[in-house]
Amino acid sequence: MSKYTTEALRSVALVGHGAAGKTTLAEALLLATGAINAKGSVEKGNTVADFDAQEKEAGHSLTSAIVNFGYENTRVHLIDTPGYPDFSGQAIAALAGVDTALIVVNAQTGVELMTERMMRYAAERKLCRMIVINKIDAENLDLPGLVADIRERFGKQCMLLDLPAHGAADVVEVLEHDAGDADFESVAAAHRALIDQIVEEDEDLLAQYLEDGADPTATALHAPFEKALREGHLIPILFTSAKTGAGIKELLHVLASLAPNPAEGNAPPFYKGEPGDKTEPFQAEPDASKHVLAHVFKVVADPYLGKIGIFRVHQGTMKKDMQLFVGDSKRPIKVGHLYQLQATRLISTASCTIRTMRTISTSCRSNFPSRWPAWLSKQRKRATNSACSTSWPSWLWKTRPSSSNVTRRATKRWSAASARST
Ligand SMILES: Nc1nc2c(ncn2[C@@H]2O[C@H](COP(=O)(O)OP(=O)(O)O)[C@@H](O)[C@H]2O)c(=O)[nH]1
Ligand SMILES: [Mg+2]
Repeated sequence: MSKYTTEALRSVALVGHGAAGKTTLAEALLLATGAINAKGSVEKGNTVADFDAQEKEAGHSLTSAIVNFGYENTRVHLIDTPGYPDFSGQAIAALAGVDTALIVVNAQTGVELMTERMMRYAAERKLCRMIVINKIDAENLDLPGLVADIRERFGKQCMLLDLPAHGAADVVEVLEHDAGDADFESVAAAHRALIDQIVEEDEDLLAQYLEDGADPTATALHAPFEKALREGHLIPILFTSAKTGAGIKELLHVLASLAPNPAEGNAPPFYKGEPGDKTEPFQAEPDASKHVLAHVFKVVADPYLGKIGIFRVHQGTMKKDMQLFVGDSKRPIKVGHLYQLQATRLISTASCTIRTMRTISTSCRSNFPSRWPAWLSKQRKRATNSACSTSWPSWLWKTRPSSSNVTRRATKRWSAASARST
């Protein structure tokens, strides 16, 4: 049984254009939390996330990699995704497994094709978004210009949550600090603008703030901050250097204290019914005692274990030896092995509860959905076509609920909202 409660879980995807530094950032986060002892590099081909031989040879990510680490009593499940448009199907599929998208922007090259696309896909998926400007250690940067460009393209709700300081050697956080040195902008002004934006989410808090003029406490700000994130009224901007480590601790603190937990994030937009037929919206309930609904967002073929489904639980608790059904199929899939995934390392686990990411290998391989290769190849094609690029492979696994009329309802095919357009 997981020792983490739902409130202590964070699920995050690193998305954005290729070479923005996502894989190196994942490495820096793993190092800073003690999940690894030494930092690998993309150049040496020894990062945790780019484990595949082809990725090492190409020098960039080709598939998404799932890692996890603990920080400030939370467990963060992180998906590092490939950034080049040819492989964007993997990045789009990963969005179905998370509550927060960290859109990583290269400070040297600014907003690029996949920055814009992933900002849009994450918004369509109603994910909480944060922008991470990486490579702040590089020379000849125009960071104020980049922030202005981001605001012009994505709106004034893109607000500074920290600022580079001491020649980009570190960063100063502006939610908890109202004074300090920064390389550009004023910490006081950024702090005031951020507080003003957050308190607007809560009428009582706003009235109290206007009356006594004092900053609300961090506890009072938490709920309106989450609401602003959820509703897209706030897209925090953070700065990092995955190379020097500047801003990494601050990013970790933001993930632990401000990124939504599964109950705080927007519920995934599921629909009941066959794609193309009449469908009705359906909301999974984050209740560990209900029957299982899990969404497979990635399938890999392992030479030893066979097909492995990587899924996120949206309802109920998945346990080893449980029987699951895909769509309205009559034949169940037996949960042969249940693992927690650390890139390539599979750590055996007995159960997993709401909205955690886990891996399953079935004991009966032939029962796995046979259409998965078709889905994946279709998805690659779509990824280059913006008109239908919001589609991603989506199966919901479920256990049968106990009452028979609920069973009838539950045996209808469940599809993610995006799949309706297929
Ligand atoms: N100067 C500098 N280089 C970085 C930083 N982060 C990543 N890089 C380099 O940028 C290149 C692309 O990094 P990678 O992590 O593969 O980017 P990804 O495609 O977004 O995963 C590699 O050569 C990294 O060493 C950084 O913070 N500063
Ligand atoms: Mg990468």
